[in-house]
Amino acid sequence: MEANPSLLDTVGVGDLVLLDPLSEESLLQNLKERFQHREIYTYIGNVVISVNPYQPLPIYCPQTVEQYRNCNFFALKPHIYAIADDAYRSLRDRDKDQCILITGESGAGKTEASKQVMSYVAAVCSKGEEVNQVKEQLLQSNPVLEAFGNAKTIRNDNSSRFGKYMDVEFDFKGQPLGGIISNWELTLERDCSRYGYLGREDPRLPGMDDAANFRAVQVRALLEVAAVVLKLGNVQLGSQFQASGIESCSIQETRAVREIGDLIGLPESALEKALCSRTVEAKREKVVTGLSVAQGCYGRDALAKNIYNRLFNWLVNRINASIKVDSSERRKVMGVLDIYGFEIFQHNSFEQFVINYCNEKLQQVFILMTLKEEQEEYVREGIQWTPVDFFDNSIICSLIEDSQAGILAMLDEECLRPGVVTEETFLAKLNQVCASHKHYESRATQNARHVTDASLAGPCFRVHHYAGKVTYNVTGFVEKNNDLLFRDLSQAMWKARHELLRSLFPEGDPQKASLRRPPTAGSQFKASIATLMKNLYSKNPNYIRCIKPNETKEAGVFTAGLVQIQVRYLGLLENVRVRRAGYAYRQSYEPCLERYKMLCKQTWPQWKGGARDGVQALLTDLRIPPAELAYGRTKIFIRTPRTLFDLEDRRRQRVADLASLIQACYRGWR
Ligand code: AD9
Ligand code: MG
Repeated sequence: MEANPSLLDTVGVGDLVLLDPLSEESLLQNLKERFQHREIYTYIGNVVISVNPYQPLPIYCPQTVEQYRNCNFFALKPHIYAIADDAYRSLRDRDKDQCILITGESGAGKTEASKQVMSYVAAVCSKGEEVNQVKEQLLQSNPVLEAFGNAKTIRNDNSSRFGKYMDVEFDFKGQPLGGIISNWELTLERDCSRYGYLGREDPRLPGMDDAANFRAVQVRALLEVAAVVLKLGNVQLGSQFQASGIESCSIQETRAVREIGDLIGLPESALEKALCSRTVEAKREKVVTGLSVAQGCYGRDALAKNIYNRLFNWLVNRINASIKVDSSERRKVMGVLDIYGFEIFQHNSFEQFVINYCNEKLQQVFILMTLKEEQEEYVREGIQWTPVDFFDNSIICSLIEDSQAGILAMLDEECLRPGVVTEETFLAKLNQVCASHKHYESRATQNARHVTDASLAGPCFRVHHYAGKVTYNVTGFVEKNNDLLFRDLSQAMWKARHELLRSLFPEGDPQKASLRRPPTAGSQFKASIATLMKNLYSKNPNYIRCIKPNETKEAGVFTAGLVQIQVRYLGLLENVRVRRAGYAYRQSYEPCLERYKMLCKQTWPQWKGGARDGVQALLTDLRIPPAELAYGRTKIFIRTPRTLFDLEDRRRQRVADLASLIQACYRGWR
């Protein structure tokens, strides 16, 4: 990628690679200044940073699409369309599969960004009946999934409750053929306490027509199953004493259970039994035991979550079936990944742990791919590569995912171990295995090092992530990782007459019931991340980094402290450093000669030879230190931004001189 000096003419610098001096402070200042001038996009090379404007901006009209269409990445102001266009053109012309990764915290604008990318691609690829149909379906699928997968949360009125990956397939002329959407929802609700089944807030929002979105689905069965989820939320469990004197749980109010039974065609008694008791098989003998109230509630909630997740997956598959075209011919693929960013809350649990693990992995791909791309460009241009030192976070990744001594592996081991498993035994195990790891910390390791830190009190461990230290409370880790659905419940669901619901619980069929334990939530997540990484490494990645400017969803408000945290979590400073590790700036010879030829007698007004020789003559004449320069095959490379600014200053001066000269001549004539 090459920078264009026009990026210097904007508010601040349009490309942070040109920031001088480079520091977190100057980076923030630059983003702020641009934001205040409604310049929400800024590059780091070919990475786009987008700061949520929280107001409609007139920059997404068809005229803007036309401007960015087929225009050089850096010839215009930074814009999300430029990255969409670059990705689309590389896909069409260079036959390279693309992936667009969109990261940022909740409410930062990821989903909006993915929609903008999709609609740009839809607008620029050529028209035709069939093509239009696929485009329509892809764009249409979004509101359907949103109506189902999104929730109104404190942080975002339209928050995606699932990480989403969407592949759009193109034929060789660059026309979309179909697409595949993968669902990344964790098998967990991200914050049960806050959202419950449905929050207390009014879930309807002015201006959002959920009904119209749903009409596209038109599946009564789907709504019935969704209703079961809500009704499960109203099932109240209390305790009663059995004849044997043991306390166990029972249904307090039968209405909800009866309604569910009617909806799905299952006798009330069967459902009640599945909710309140558990069948354990021991030595070919079946023993039915009553559940405690806590176990009953856990089972009920697990059932609701399971139904909802499976239903959502079913919906995704249905949409995929409608947009996927079966054919064995080789296709090009453009993937769009919309995924939550790094999270550090006051209280961090298993959910934050897996999300941050995912981000740790994404950061790893990011750094490696950026360095690789730089290296490849140097090789193409015949320039010597000098190794860059950068922070390699693979040590943190393996602390989490190593199959022997990783935190996830140890959690699994604990969960599968016979005997009493508690959070304490899990933490003790971690302390034993990770004690000497540089990125692991806990009360125990602190004691060994004779340091104390009040913030590490309680059942916690701390991971030093690339983005900062995060303290995780292990309470709930074991249970969430197990995320087991009691077999009685899945068997009850399978016995229902409701076809759709039944189909969601194939494992409930006693014929097929296997004794093997289903994989844990952690290992499922690890497996999907591995698939995602493989997918990313096989594609050309394009990055959109979204930033939320304030907590109040207000236009024009830039809270520096909040942005600073996100800048750290996104690793932007490291990104700039890696980008300009060798040479900060590069440009093709022709435009470079065109821009600066007025600075040298040999090249002004016209240079007769090749552009490369012209640039060499020019820069030699200007006495630019040779160490600052490298002459590639098609591009000139400049080491530090200072040198470029120096050239720009001279040019500005020269333009001013020429202007006054012309004025003087003009006056002379009169
Ligand atoms: V979450 O992790 O799904 O909770 P997102 O997806 O990052 O989150 P979203 O795209 O939904 O955030 O953006 C939040 C809101 O910000 C939107 O509903 C818009 O009102 C607003 N927004 C975001 N980007 C833009 C934009 N480019 N122009 C105008 C925007 N408004
Ligand atoms: Mg979203």
